[in-house]
Amino acid sequence: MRCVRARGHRWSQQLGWYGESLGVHGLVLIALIVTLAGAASAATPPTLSEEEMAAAEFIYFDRCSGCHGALRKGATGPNIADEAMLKKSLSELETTIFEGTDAGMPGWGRTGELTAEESALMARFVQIPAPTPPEMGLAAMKATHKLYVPVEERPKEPEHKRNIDNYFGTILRDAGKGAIIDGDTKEIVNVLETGYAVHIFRASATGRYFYTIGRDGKVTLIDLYEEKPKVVAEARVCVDARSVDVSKYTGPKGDFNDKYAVVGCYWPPQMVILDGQTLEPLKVVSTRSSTYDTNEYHPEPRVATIVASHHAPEWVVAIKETGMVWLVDYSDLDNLTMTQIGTERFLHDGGFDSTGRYLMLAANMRDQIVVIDTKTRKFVGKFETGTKPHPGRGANWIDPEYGPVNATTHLGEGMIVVYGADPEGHPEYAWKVVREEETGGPGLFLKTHPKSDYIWTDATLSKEEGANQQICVFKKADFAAGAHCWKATDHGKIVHFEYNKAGDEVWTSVWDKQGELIIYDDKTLKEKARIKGDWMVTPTGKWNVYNTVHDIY
Ligand code: DHE
Repeated sequence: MRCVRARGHRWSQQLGWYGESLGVHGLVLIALIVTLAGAASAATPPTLSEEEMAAAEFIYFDRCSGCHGALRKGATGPNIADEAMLKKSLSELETTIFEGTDAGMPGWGRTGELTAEESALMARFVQIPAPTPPEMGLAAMKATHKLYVPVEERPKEPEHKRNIDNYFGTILRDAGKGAIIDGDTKEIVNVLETGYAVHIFRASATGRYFYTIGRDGKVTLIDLYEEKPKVVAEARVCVDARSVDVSKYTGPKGDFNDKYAVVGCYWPPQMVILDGQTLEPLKVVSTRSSTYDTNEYHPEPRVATIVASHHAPEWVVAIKETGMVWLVDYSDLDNLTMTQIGTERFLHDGGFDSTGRYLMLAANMRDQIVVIDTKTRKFVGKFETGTKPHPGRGANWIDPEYGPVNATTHLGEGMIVVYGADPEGHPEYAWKVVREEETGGPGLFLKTHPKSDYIWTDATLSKEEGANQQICVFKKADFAAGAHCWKATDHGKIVHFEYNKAGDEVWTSVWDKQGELIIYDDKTLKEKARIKGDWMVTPTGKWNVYNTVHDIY
């Protein structure tokens, strides 16, 4: 068995691996069959066999690079470059990987995602220099482009009587699939091949299509007019990705609804503009640039959240590592212009206020929320919340005392923090923390609806026994009364919420191999239904078409 020290050539092979020949299970199997070498001394970089490298690179991509970065320079997780890791003992690293940390790193062994052998392998992997994954340009992207149903062959109107507005797109993460569920009847309409570990669904401006983006950089276009929704186009435009959106603007500069799609890549660090109807890749814009504060070059600024502005033909693109927010004008791709706004580092997720004007984004490693005015196209300011804010798209409601507010949960502590979000009507509270209450534990998401009396929160990251199986809700009219919590499942973890179109039902996921969706009556908080089946593998996020088109959260 040939041993290699540190030089990465495997990413290029993985490019072909992801979702294609071996599939995820094959890759994980490789990790299981590797023979581990004995412990290396802390100061000497360990050697890994080719098989070990391949397995470790895949596990790193699958579980670690999202937080630590492909080059291990750190973002939502700390810098774990080999120099620093060599100062730690292998057993210390193994324990961290297996057990997790109080700072929010999951215990991959404890949760059953990695074996003890895989944790030991990863401890050795982080002590050698990070392999550099391959670049990906337009020609490589075009080679992956598949147009299954040309635009002119698509139905002119829905081929069914179902209510598309109340469809839910649901991720089946580890199956590499997405399900379309009829929110009126709770029937499964179709299960579709999407991409490995699909991260989000986004509804198109017209609500006719869903776009999905997989962690493997595969973007799909799903036509909901078809009797059984089908993937009508797909393309691979990144090696690693998390975000996708569509052009959503009609105005003096033209009608751009569904004209373009945009994918935000984690690796290569770039954004890719595609034809919104066919997914033909059109233009690549590198995000390699300098940090907003020290003006130092960063080799891996990843694209985090992307949203479509309601005020201009622009996407608002959060560049994680540099702390820049780009306003990218898509009205003239040949003469592309963009405004670059310096905000705060390690931008992650976020959403609009209830008017669709202000965008609030978490700079989670700086414990702050930054605010962009998409109408004046300027930075409004930033403020501290708690340890690692993680709003998802956030939640908007009218507080009886403070008027329109928005809120976030936190990765690093079980706390919901509420801040004023109405600079015109309530300037004294705007972008200031006005309330905070304990949730069930460190969590990922919160959600509400204008018609709801409640705000729903998960505690997915909690390490306390059973806490991540709870749901906690807060009453808008009596927020200070604190959380009302209950245990929702005796298996898996509760993650993410979405409302139906009417705003009277809340859907949540039991994130597990035998996953379920639990549907609650939002008025009584009583369970109404459970959707399960052998196809319901690791459901995570879910999106209602109407609420996603109209940014209702
Ligand atoms: Fe996510 C949103 C990145 C882990 C489920 N996640 C986002 C967005 C980003 C992001 C940049 C915003 C997209 C947008 O709005 O355009 N997520 C990352 C990571 O880097 C991170 C921390 C680590 C990783 O390796 O991916 C991460 N995310 C997770 C998970 O572990 C979750 C629970 C399951 C999974 O798929 O791995 C998860 N992320 C989600 C969901 C959203 C999301 C459900 C969208 C929330 C919404 O309501 O729109």
